[in-house]
Amino acid sequence: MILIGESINVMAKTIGPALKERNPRPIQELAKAEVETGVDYLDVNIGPARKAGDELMEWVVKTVQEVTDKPLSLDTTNLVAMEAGLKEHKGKALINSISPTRAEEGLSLVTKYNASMIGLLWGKEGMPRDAAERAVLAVDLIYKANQMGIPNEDIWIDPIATPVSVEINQVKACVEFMSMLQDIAPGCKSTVGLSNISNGTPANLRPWLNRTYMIMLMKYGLYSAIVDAFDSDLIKIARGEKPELVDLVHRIMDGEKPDPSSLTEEEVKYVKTVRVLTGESLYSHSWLEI
Ligand code: THG
Repeated sequence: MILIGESINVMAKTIGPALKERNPRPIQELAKAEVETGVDYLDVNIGPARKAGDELMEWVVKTVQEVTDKPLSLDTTNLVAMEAGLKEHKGKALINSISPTRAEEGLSLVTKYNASMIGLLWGKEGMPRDAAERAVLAVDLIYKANQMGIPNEDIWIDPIATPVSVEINQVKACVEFMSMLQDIAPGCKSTVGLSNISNGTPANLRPWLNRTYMIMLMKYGLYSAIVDAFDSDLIKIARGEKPELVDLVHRIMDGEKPDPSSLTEEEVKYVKTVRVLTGESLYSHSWLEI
């Protein structure tokens, strides 16, 4: 799987001020630390960047690429800033993200800079309600992109992962959509912001949700994910180093009910977490203890 490190984000405690002050040090340190974990891309999220966004994006792309050759996933709603970042970027950039509504301007940047794109399935009325609405949005966006000459291999569809503590049906719909994607659009790639799933959950418990959800999406061919690069177990799973665990989670999804006494403590935690993420058990902060 292709992994995109999530940490260079205007919302993060050290990164927000560093971006504002144009202080390269904390950003470059974090970029190097993320790259050391083995991720393939670094997400660089400067937010809406309404004020001097172009100058900021140009600066941060240059700053990060001074310390790594990894390609960047550039995230801002400010398209002027996006273009400034693409101009500065060395190699093939990933535009994060383009939605079906008012897609044209973003798509023309994909073509102009020969970039790849994350297609975010966010509709006119906001969040799609189920897998079918996600499919409609995906078809619309992919059609528009193809019309502009963008091939499916450059389109990474993001069905939007949502917090487990908010709406379990959305968590399930995202997985269901993933199982449909190759039929809808053969050759399209996929991605998901994995940490979204555990938003609002105590920090020590977040990795269980993030890892388990990744394995569930892997069952349907998840191509890439935006991840917490510092979760070393998550990286190992994505790199194929825990095949028994992946197999266990997939068997639980298929309805198998293993005898808990035959499982390790770690395996029991994954089994409990799959049951929460499939909606079989109700989420609460104490789901691992019950
Ligand atoms: N899809 C796409 N892009 C995305 C998302 C997505 N980009 C943003 C987000 N979702 C993925 N990135 C993050 C980055 C950080 C966190 C979650 C998702 C996060 N950070 C910690 C927190 O807020 O508690 C720590 C922040 C800090 O270091 O201070 O949870 O879905 N295409």
